[in-house]
Amino acid sequence: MRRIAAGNWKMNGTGAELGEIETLAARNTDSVEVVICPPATLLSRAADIAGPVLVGGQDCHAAESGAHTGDVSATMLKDAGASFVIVGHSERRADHGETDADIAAKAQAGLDAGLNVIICVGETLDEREAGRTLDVVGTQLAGSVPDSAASNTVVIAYEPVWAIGTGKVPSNDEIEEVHGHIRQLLTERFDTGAEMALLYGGSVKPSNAAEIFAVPHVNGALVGGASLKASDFGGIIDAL
Ligand code: G2H
Repeated sequence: MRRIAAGNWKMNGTGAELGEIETLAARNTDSVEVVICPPATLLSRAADIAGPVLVGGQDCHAAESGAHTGDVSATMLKDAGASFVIVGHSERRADHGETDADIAAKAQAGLDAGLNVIICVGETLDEREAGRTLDVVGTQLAGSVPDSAASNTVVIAYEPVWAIGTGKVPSNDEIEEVHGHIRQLLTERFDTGAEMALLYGGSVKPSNAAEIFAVPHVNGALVGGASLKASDFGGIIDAL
């Protein structure tokens, strides 16, 4: 089973922060895949200094090229040195109105470009309180994971929207329930679904990472705020 610690820098970081990646690059990453997804502006420079750390984009357009001002294609990410791309993060779904179909197309573009694709799913607080978590996550999974997905190229990240950047983390039982459901759906649909890596995301920190990684079907983390400093992210990598 793959084990992955992926850092999502979101819209944070300029050249001054590249030193954090240099620090991570000095680590031994033999037993886990360590990925940093900086802003697109830093991707190429990050890839040059990342050593064994992999770099990724935070989004890509579904098309390979064309008249899409401000967008970046998966092919461009690959060309800049990326080996991963995140698609369907809840901030993209909310800020840019991305649908499951949009996300499936972006994921397919990432796969076509030869990237590993991290596809994010997760419920809002309203959806959880209405008892709809498993339905919502199941629908997102069905719609945003392309049929061509396989365990060596696609990673699923479960990120409850209410846990993102809030310091609130679901209980281990809540994480296990959703990850178990995702595992079941993936196993039913894909030949390699039982081996597809499942990441938990949402307020993961060095202090709670070991507990989260002990939950069944949690194969790593997608980390936002705590990936910005190599010291914090290193603590999470060590817990994995
Ligand atoms: C969830 C996560 C990274 P944070 O968005 O994808 O962010 O760890 O800051 O909650």
